[in-house]
Amino acid sequence: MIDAIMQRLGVPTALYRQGDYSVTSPTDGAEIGRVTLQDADAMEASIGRAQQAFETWRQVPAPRRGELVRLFGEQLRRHKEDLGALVTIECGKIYQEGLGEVQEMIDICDLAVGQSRQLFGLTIASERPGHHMRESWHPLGPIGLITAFNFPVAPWAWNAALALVCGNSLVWKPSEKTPLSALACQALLERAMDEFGDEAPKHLSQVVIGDRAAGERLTDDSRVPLISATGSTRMGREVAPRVAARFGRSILELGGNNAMILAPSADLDMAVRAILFSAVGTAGQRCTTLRRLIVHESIRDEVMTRLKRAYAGISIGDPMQGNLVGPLIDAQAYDQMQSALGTARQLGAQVYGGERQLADRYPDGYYVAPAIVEMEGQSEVVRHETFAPILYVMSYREMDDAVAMNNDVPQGLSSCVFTSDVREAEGFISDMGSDCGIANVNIGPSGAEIGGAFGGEKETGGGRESGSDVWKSYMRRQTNTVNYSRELPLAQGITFD
Ligand code: UN1
Repeated sequence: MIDAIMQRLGVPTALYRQGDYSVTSPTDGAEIGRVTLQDADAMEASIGRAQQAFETWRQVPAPRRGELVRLFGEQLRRHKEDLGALVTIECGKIYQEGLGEVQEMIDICDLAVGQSRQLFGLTIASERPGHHMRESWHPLGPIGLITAFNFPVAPWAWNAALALVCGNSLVWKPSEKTPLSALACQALLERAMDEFGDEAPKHLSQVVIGDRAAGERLTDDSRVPLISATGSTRMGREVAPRVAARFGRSILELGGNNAMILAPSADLDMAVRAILFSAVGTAGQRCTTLRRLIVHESIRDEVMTRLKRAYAGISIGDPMQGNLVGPLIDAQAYDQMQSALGTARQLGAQVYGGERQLADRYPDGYYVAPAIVEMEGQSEVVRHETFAPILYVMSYREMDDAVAMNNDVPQGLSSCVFTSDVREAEGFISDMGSDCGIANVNIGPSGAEIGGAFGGEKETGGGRESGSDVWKSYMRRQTNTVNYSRELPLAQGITFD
């Protein structure tokens, strides 16, 4: 199956069959490929090629650059099912979500194509006669992209589509857990480049499946003005200071610890559906996964009853076979989940679910029953992001306290309130409300559209990707002052004769 998919996606067999690093599927632990891990020297060479490609690509007019991204979007449309299936096989998310991830790529390509004709600057009034000021946006350089296993293709595309129309080249270091999906994206982009013609330099986009040293070389190289990294807060803590030490820029999209406040006036049917999707979708392995439910004490019992019923109906199993929850990525993820549940129990929490499933059938696949954990307050275990389907349920009496709980974690990615009270809704998204990069009303915290800026505050890293004016992050801002007079007046009225 993998070979047929990879063939249709245009990945040469040598790239994913002949290496020495084994790639396995979390579905059953079986080997699906063997790739070659590149070292720091290989990364060095890739950055050199990316630098050369940048010199050429930045001269191509932006709307033409958009045409390449349009062709790439067409490739993605054509191969949506194959790429979606590959994502499912390689990272274990269910096929519906694999397709959704590819759709996010298509959507960002559409956005980037439009953006390619809108890399607008400003004209600014000058204080001096016969002068005008302008703000221009110029291509930045080779962009380094680091991505995580849980979204092996979409975050790359959010960055790549915009970075390409902005005139940059790309060096991508994907997670070692999901290299085949990266190779497939690269192959589709190369097809689009072939259709596009000679204007696109050969090494405009490169994938480097690398070891740790290769990643470090990428973050340390001053030829790479921007590193955009998605992953854990731990990873961000290593990347950010290295990039800052050479005055590079970074876009960091790190951990989340996303809450829902559930108010007494909420539509509970809607809320329960939203909880289910956002807490157990992708087996709790989204950075936007719902991890904390802060429910009004007056409806806590009813909500718990409904949640337990909904959780009892979840089908767990092969992510290609119409189940709602697939496997965790690996044994380590399973151990971390069990350890968090153990800590919660020690703290007196009531734990429902969380047990390993299907172990007889898949001894090397780590399926779990999603867990609901009733907690009294936000202990350390709640404040920590465990990348697994654990939903902590806590209650509140006053909305102000609920908002304070929402904010009282180190992470600041996503958040939401379910309420029919307009004061509560508006208050939650006001200056005094949620401190997260994403704050929603009557929608769960996950499943963001690409049109908005995506990312969060505090330990989430502060970066933004995708829509809104995020394209500016991939360009260099330049302020121009032009004197079209015959005088040379100085600013601030200074005389200097
Ligand atoms: C991630 O988990 O790293 O909002 C990204 C969402 C998706 C992206 C998640 N659009 O859940």
